[in-house]
Amino acid sequence: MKEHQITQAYALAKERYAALGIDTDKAIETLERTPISLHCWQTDDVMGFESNAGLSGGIQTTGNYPGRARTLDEVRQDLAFVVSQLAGTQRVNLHEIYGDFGGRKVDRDQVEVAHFQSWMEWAKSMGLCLDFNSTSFGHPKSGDLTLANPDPAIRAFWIEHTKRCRRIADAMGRAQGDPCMMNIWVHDGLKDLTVERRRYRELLAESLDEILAEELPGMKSCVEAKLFGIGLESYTVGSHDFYAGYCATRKVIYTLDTGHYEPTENVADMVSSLLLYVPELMLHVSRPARWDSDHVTLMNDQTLDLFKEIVRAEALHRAHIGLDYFDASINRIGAYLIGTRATQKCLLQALLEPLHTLRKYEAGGQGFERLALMEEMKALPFGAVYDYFNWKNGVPVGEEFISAVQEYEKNVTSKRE
Ligand code: RNT
Ligand code: ZN
Repeated sequence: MKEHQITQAYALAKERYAALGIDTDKAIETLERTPISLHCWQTDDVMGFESNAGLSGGIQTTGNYPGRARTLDEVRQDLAFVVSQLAGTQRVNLHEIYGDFGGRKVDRDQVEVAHFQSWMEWAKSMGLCLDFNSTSFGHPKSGDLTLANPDPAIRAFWIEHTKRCRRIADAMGRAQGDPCMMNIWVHDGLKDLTVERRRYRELLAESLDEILAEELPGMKSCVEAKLFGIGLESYTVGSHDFYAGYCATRKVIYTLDTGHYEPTENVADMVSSLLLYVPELMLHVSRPARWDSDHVTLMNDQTLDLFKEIVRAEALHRAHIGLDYFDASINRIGAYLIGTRATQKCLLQALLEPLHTLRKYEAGGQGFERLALMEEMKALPFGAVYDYFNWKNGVPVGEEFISAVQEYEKNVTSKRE
């Protein structure tokens, strides 16, 4: 796009929004400084560098588009390219299985800060902060139950793993001078009926209490609820109710993954309820297609509503935004850019909402006026604001990123294998 097209369109959009009392420059500023954490696992279909055990735990990638990252260097190279194409602030979200194990077998109960030293150095050189995840899946001891396993030896193994991960996250947070968000998602559940629902949940709560007991000021712990996993359809230990209660009573951060609820459930509606009782939210912005399929995030009604609710709840400072999807059927680098840009577009539209006027209408019982303004906002030129945000930050504007990804594919990812 030509410079004058971008700047002229922005000038007009700015005036249009200003007429509604909205400051587009301010919205851009907020968008620029709100971090979006990029999940490293879209680079390589959640394989990691620990073993060839493959995915388990009820999550799945489908597709075999060429160019998957095969080494740590390739993961970093891909993430660096993605970041170079994006305006605003990004973080990088690692799973434990992406440690720098130097080709050695390091079991999950042996992992140490040293295995993430090179990641910390890389992140520092890139000016990025890291987030972290313990990894319960893809291991001989994963089975159906980890932190909720009635076998004390297996449970102890995963408790040790998760404790170690918290210390790694703490080291990352201290190194970067900004808390590392560590997410705990365990796949624990059962394929078929159980008469021990209560028992596993008691065990999970006990394990988590033990894990979270250690004070680690460099990191923040988050726990992720889920509806079900593939092969674990009948029962999920860490359900929404379990974690809503857990987080409310323990004052722990709740991870809201948009793929983890009944398909007709309104995830956006959960934001204000949860935030009354839990300290903060971690978001895994995803796109479920019929199930928790982890399709690439899009600017759809679900994502838009989620960000509008966060802004309406004045909770942007209490919501940590992260992406979580893994599509192996299309260009993986392109998948990052589509999903991050979609998330930015949703946040931007939420920031451009004429909340003051809408609230005034609502208070005055003016239902027609509220609905009419909400509807009209959909046709306002937010795209011109988004283009300007990208142009101002020297990254591709509009569809320009398609050719940037094609170029990277030609020079880098197509040469793999
Ligand atoms: C699984 C959870 C979890 C994972 C990652 C890989 O359903 O969403 O967050 O996607 O930990
Ligand atoms: Zn998730």
